[in-house]
Amino acid sequence: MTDDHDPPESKLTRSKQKWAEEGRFLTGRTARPEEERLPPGQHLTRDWPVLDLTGTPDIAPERWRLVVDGAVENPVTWDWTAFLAQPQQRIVSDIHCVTTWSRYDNLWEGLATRDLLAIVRPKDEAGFVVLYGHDNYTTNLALADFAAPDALLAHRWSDKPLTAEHGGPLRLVVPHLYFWKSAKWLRRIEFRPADAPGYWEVRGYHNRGDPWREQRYSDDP
Ligand SMILES: Nc1nc2c(c(=O)[nH]1)N[C@H]1C(S)=C(S)[C@@H](COP(=O)(O)O)O[C@H]1N2
Ligand SMILES: [Mo]
Repeated sequence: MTDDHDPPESKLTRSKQKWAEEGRFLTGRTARPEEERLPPGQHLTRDWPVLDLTGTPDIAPERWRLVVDGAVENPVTWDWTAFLAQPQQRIVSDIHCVTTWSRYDNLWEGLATRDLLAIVRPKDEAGFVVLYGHDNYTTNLALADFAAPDALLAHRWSDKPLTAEHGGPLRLVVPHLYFWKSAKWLRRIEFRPADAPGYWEVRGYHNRGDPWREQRYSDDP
């Protein structure tokens, strides 16, 4: 609360503060205090486990496409060359998997979801996003979570092409939610007026998956 004697906080000051906080994400520093960096019930690992349903799908580079469609003003279909021609960012973030491992300081490179949103321009009614993998995995996000300043479509990790087992050529990375929301082998991003729970979300996982609130399973708060 603002004390009566304090000068009123201007709208500009508040915006600048918000930009500053977001800037910390973009330079790869966590905006959380260090003691809150590891969410409850998680332990740190230095290696990077591989987790998926059916193993790595075979994706011929010349046939690879990314379709971005649904409730957007400007739907796009990109082949690999067209995707690489989009603006690229490098973002450092932590991974938190619902199976309790976390991995700090992953350097990702790719198209920030905010830059994608500026290109496809979601319609007013588009409140939700569904991600589709080449293995037919799906997962759902609220548009606000998809639009997080440190979320990106990543094709490089640690200055190398993202390996196929970890979702290469292209995966989503949404660092502030459990890692099952970060779809590997992306082939389609659909914007929707209504939510549509994905593979794990209809099998007992939480619809949002915030690690700091331990939203692991559907009956968690
Ligand atoms: N396409 C696809 N994406 C997926 C999955 C999957 O089975 N298929 N598994 C999810 C789960 S449960 C996790 S924990 C992470 C694991 O990513 P990693 O193998 O790179 O650690 O990918 C997520 N994205
Ligand atoms: Mo997972």
